Formats: sequence, C-alpha cells, structure tokens
Amino acid sequence: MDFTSLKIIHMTRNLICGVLFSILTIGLNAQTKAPAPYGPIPNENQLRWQEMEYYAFVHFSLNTYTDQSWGNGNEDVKLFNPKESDCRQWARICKEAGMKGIIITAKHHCGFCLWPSKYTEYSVKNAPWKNGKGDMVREMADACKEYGLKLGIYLSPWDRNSKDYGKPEYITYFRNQLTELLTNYGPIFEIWFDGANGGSGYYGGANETRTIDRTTYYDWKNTYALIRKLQPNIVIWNDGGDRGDLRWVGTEEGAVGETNWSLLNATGEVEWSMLHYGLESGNAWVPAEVNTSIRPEWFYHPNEDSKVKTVPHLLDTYYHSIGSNGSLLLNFPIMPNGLIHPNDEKAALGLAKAVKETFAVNLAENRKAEASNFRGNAKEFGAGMAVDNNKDTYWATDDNVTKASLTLDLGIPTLFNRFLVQEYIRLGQRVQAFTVEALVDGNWEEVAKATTIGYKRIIRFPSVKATKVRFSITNSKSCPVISNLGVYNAPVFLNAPSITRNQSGEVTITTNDIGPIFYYTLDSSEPTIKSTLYTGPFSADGKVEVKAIAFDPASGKSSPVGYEKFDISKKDWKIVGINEDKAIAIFDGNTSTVWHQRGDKKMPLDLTIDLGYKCNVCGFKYLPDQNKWSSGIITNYQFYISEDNIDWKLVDKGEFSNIKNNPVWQRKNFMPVKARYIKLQALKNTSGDNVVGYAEVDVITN
Ligand code: FUL
Repeated sequence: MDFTSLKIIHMTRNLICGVLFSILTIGLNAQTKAPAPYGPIPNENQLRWQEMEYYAFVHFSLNTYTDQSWGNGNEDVKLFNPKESDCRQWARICKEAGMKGIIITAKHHCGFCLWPSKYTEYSVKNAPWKNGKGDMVREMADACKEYGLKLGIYLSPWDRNSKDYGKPEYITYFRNQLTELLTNYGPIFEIWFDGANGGSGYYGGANETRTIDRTTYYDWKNTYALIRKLQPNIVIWNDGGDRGDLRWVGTEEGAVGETNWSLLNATGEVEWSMLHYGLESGNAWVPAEVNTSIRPEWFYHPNEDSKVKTVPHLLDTYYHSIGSNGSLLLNFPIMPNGLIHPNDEKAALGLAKAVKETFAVNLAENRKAEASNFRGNAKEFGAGMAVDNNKDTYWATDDNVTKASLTLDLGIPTLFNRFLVQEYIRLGQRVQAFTVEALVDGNWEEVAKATTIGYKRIIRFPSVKATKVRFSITNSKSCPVISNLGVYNAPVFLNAPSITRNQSGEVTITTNDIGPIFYYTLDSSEPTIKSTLYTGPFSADGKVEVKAIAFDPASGKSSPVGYEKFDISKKDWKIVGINEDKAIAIFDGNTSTVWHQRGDKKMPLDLTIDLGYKCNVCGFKYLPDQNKWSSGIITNYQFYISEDNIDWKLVDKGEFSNIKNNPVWQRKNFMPVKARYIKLQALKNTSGDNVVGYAEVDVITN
C-alpha cells in the first residue's frame, strides 16, 4: 500500500470514528444532561451555612447577674464583672463539640452592649469589667479565629433601655450599632434578630409600654440592604417582616417538623405550621434553623445546674434538627464568672462522642448499588454515585420518573438501625415521601416510612439484621436527585428516666425507651445497679430528692441520672373558692394534665391554695400548659401569701419573660415568709384574653 492509500484509509477511519462519536455524544448528551433545577434553590450563602450544620449560641448579659430571663433595661451596668471571663474556653468547648461557629448575644432585650458601642453609655465601657476597657465581641471574634470557628451576632431589635425605642430615631441607632458590629469584627456568618419586639421597659426612665408594628418599624428592606453591603456572605435570621435567609421552627424545644420543606413564600404572614414544617408550595428558599438551649433557659440560672440536658436528650435534638433537614444552634448560658459550666461542657462533649460513635462506619459506602432507573443509563447518574462518599455526585432518574428505588447489597447479614439520605439541594428540594426496607431471611420488611429529605435526613428504627437495604422514593415533585446514602448501627443510648410524684406522695419512674429497668436512691447519692430496684410506684412524701437511672440488661448500658427535688407534701392542699374537680390537675404532679380558668371573669384572675399548715415559703413555681396550641399562658403575675386567708401580703410580682417561646417551669424566689395560703394572681396572658391555664403550681420552702 502506498502512502496516499494509507492516508485515505486513515482519513476515512477518522471520519467514521468522528461521525460515530458525534452520534454517540449527541445521543448521550441528550440522555445525560444534568436535571434542571426544580423550584426555589439555595443561594451560595445558604449552601455554605447549611453545610455548617451545627454551631453555638452564647447568652451573656446583665441578666446573668440578676437571675432573669429578660432584663428590663434599668439594671445597673456595674453588675457586669465576669472575673474569669474567657472566650477561649467557650471556643475550645465549641470546637471540641464539633461545632462550626458561635453566635454571641452582643445585645439582648435589656439593651446592654457587650461591645463598647459609640452610641450608648449602657455597655461594657461603663462596667467594672477590665475597668471599662473590655470588649467581649472582640474577644469572641479573636477566640473564634484562633479555633477556626465562624462568628455570628445576635442583636436584639427590641431595646428596653433606649429612650428612643418605638420612635423613628431608634432605627438610626439600631443601624449604627449594626454597622459597628458588621464592620469591626471581621467576617460574620449569621445575624440573628429576635422576634420578641416591644412591650414594657425602662426606655430611658419612661417606664412604660411601647408597641411597634414589627413588620414595618425596622424597615427591614433597607436594613437588609445595609447588612448585605457590609457583609456580602452573611445569612440573616429573622422570623418577622421581610423574609430573611433562614427561618425559626416555631419552638425553642429543639425540633423542626417531621416533614420539613426548606421553602416559604417570599412575602406574607408566616403561620406556626409554616415555620415548623416549611411550605411545600413556597416560592422562596428559607431553610430551618433549630435553636435550643442546653438547659431549660437561655441565660444562666444556678438552679438549672442539675437540669442540663442529658446526652440522650441532646441526641434526640440532633435527630430532630440536623437529622431533619435543619441546622442545630445549641445555646450555652455563660455563668457570672464568665465561663461555661462544667456540666454543660460535659453534656456537649458527650453528644459529640455519641454522634462520632454512631456515624463512625457507613455500612453503605462503596457497596454494590442498583437503581430501578438512572438518568440516560449513564454511569455518572448511576446508583453508585449515592454511595461514593462524594457530595458533588448524585444518583438521578430520567426526567419523567418520580418513583424509583435503589437497592444496596450489604454482602452478609448486617445489623443496622439508622438510615441517612441527602438530596443534592443545589437543584432544589424534590422528594415528598420515601420508604426504607430491609431484606431479612429473604423477605423484604419495611423499617421506615418518611416524608421529606432535603439537605439531610436521618431515620431511626429498631435494629434489624439484613443482607440488603432498599430505599424507595414513593413520591417526588420532579425526578429525584440523591447525593448521599448512609446505613449505620448506632450504639444504645438510654434517656434519663422521668420522675413524678402525685398529690398523695407516690413517686413514679418512667421512660420513653423500650425495655430498661430502673434503680433509684433517696439519699442524694448517685444511683448504680446496686441501688434500690424500682418495682413500681413507691411512697416518698415531703421534702425528698429522687435520683434514678435506667438500665438495659441486654447491652449492659445505663442512662444518665434522672433527678427530681420535691418540696413539702401536697396531701392537705386545697384550692380555695373553686369547686371544679378537674382543678386538682394544678398539683397532681402530672405535667400533661391542665386546668383552665375560663368564663365571664376578667383579669386579674386569682388561684388561691390552702397548703393545710403554716410553713416558710420563699418562692413558687409555675408550669404552663405544655400543649403547643395552649391558651392561658400567664406572662405577668402578682404573688400573695396569707396566714389566715383574710390578711394578704404581696410578696412578689413580675413577668414570666420568655414563656411563650419556651414554656418551661418558671421559678420565682423571694424573702422567706410564714404562710398557710398562697395566691397566684394572673394579670396578663400571652394571647391578651381572660383565660388562665395551669399544668402545675408548686411552692418553694426553706
Ligand atoms: C428568644 C428570646 O426572647 C430569648 O431570651 C432568647 O434570646 C432566645 C434565643 O430567643 O425569643
């Protein structure tokens, strides 16, 4: 063959190959084009924030020194003197706990500023701390930098100290403070605007009630523009007015809805269910942030040292936030000395350890995976992309396919109890429902059935031993796009048992976990499996401390200690002047039974209790209705005592500050007084009507 013939053959071969290649790639391109985004999608700031998953709140202000939830705005700045304050301790704990950032309460509702703002005297610059030369926000920013954490700012829009609050001038003041905080402390990942706005306060000495229209007063549109100009990479948390980048989940208990769409409408009112579950048809991307405290309250109260949430409780919160397409913003209350309490540190590090142990081995990683359908039969969208440990690749189906399944082959019978799944949210949130099945002894068993996925969803179910796992999408808005799957075998973590006592002094120990037995002590010692075995309700009337553990004989694991301190006996208590049998719910020791005063009577409404005998009363406790839709939650009260039900003395009055968002036990202390009768007078409730509800009322005696 001469050179020309060779060249012709070569050219012809190239031509054929070229044509074939073009045909193939045209065909392939048509088949393998990535899915188009569906509905609203997150912006880069929201994506960056979502991947942080877990970060801290720190609550520190003058309230820390007055044992209050909300300061009134007239508390003395001289109280602020944290002798051992150390933001590096906070940052170290957060880092070790696996958190990615810290949001500091630069200014809470009382108006006191943790930084030396130029625009007010009510700040650290007039406090004895560091002779007025301190700047807590600066120290926080430096500590975050040192520990590789991001910094966020909580700036309360409501200011109970400012004389201008409620007037247009305050908006200039508010924006000036925002400008200081967003200019002088480096990059800020999140700004947090609390929903509590307007009400009674000091207001520069006016001591009055000021109401504002929270949708218009702050002119959010222009306030947001300022924020975005100063910090282009920030996310804005706001639950009122113009939509921020993130949404509140409607509760401070630490849980978003089981169904959780990262969508809302860009305008219009947001009702509770939208906050909690998102809005499937929403036209804006507004993902959920679950904020909760590691203790019942946000600020430090010494009496909560024994109420720090246990590791199983925090784990539950983890699944209801990070495991439910939300982020987790967990609060540490700072003590008056300026440090995080060791109990809080222990709990946070305990959670980190439990999470690490749970997700140490992904049994699905790189396992053989088969899908009922994958896009254009192209490997780049195949089932394997969901188990390749790469968040940028995904399994996707053809455009018209909205029901599909993926089967993972575990090889040998394998024990597991957790299933993790992630959508590739850059292309939107699509899946509406899915199931998880396990192949046990040759039969498919459904182990879980759930609704939305979003950025991350983790499902818990009892341990199952299976050779295969089948994940089936049973409904999706558009073709599903799944970036990651995980199968895990989580160790047993038992919840601390609950301890209750009824009016006749009978103590009951219970748990939500299935199967454990309990051991308890009554002498303040720590219970072990050598302590008294609980065989049923027992009698322990009068002042007593009960500590109990749950124990799982199968795994040999114990729970954290459950603890309750009961005060005087309630055997002889009687409600005075009310003849309704159901009213007994007020002191039956059962937090889920409630009694409401309703009818024609108007506020103030009294609840009078005859304790049966005289004792030294030095405080009282009130627990509102624990039902989410409850009415009659008291916000303002007066508390009276009497020895004879004739002469009454006012011993305390005030507000249950954050009771609406966080309906936990409210505890009020006062100087000890002799009393046989107590009267809790409700002056106002959260809904502004004349209903008063009580789950429990108790006294504190010395
Ligand atoms: C609430 C506030 O009123 C609490 O004091 C706390 O700051 C919490 C994070 O938000 O609504």
